Amino acid sequence: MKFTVITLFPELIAAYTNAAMLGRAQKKHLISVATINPRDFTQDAHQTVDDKPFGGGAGMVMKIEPLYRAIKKAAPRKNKKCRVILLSASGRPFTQAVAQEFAARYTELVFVCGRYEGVDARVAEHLVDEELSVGSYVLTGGELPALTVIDAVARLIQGVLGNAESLAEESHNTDNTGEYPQYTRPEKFKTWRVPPELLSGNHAAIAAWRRKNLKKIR
Ligand code: 21W
Repeated sequence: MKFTVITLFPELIAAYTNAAMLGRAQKKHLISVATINPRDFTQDAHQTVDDKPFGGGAGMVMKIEPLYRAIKKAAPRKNKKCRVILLSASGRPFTQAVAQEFAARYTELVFVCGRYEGVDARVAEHLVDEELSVGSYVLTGGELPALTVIDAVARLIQGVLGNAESLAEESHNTDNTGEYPQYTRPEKFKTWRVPPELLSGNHAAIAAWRRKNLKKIR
């Protein structure tokens, strides 16, 4: 899977994706993460990427031209296997089902990240396939949402998870949306003990305890 992130702050994307699981997945060529800075696609001396909103109001709006050129660079023509996504607080809610759909259907995801008060609305209307939100709260830009989507999709790709059992275990608990409490050594910390069922070595008892204590992800 190739991820391309169009952002004014490429260092935010690199800091996360070059470390840990995603860093290892890139070294193994299971995924790639590229960034494109719309500032590099300006044509004026001041490298202007934003301007005042028509009609007035607070803050600045990201201009369409640098984003148009950046998106054309990332996704030059229509391609069934490539999805162009605008991260937007008013977009479709991102869920595990959306992550699964992306991992199954596409070989390339292009993310457009807004900053300032937003992005010229013609970008959403004409230049992207869809708008996605990661939740009902207000952030300062689309970079953390893009990283959230990349993280959730990348770990569904064969070979990315360190432990091959992790994905299988998650999917046989029906819909990828539950988890049970987990413990590791020591068995006793201060007065706090690990549930004895988990120490019993009785696999049926362990499975029963885990079923009873399943916490659904809301
Ligand atoms: C959020 C910028 C809200 C601007 C009209 C006039 C991407 C995000 C974002 C951001 C506004 C996501 C306005 C959950 C998020 C994102 C930055 C509102 C005010 N509109 N998912 N004035 N939450 N956030 N603009 O914030 O870009 S996905």
